[in-house]
Amino acid sequence: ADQQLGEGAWVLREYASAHVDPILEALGQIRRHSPFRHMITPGGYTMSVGLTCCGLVGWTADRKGYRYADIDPETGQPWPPMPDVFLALAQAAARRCGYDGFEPDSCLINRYVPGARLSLHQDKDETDFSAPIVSVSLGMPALFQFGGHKRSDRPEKIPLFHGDVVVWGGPDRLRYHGVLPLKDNPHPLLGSNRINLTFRKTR
Ligand code: MD3
Ligand code: FE
Repeated sequence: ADQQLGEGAWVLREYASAHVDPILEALGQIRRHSPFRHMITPGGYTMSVGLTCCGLVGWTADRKGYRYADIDPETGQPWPPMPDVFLALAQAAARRCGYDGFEPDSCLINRYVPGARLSLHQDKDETDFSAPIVSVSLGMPALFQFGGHKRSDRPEKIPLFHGDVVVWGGPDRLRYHGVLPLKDNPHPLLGSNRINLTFRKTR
């Protein structure tokens, strides 16, 4: 059953389950072209989460800041295209939650190993906050932190499992959120990894 997290946010449990094989197949192609890497934040920290992207633009971080760029700085080439199976799933999930006409131009792909985490942050490097963000969780479970509009608002903890899809938009689009350090609960298909896809309209 769908679980409403906020006015504009829903968890669709196992919504991606039937599509996992083609998603992982497409992910294999993407990572051969643009491998996972650990970005360095402007503050000088190396992120524990490995990241790659597909679509017209990809998110990058370096000592100069965070931005979306049409060239992968690691390869000097465009990011791999967004696979049809990714786009179709993201659009169907958005539509189910009332966000018709979602046209993501980027998919960020995060890889977590045990101990990896994502500290509380807002996603605000996009120029169009009227579009939702759609996220797909694969592999090991994670405890997601769903916060408020201030960093100091105490976040709610929400477990996310293999196949779960989350849609965030409207009044929930700029909420603080994060992922607690991952425990090692190996997954039958993905072993000691968690993969998260986030679909965004960046411009
Ligand atoms: C709530 N990723 O890549 S996805 C990120 O599981 C990111 O890898 C997490 O946060 C992950 O930026 C969480 C869920 C998510 C994504 C965007 C949001 C939740 C959100 C934007 C606003 C509010
Ligand atoms: Fe985020």
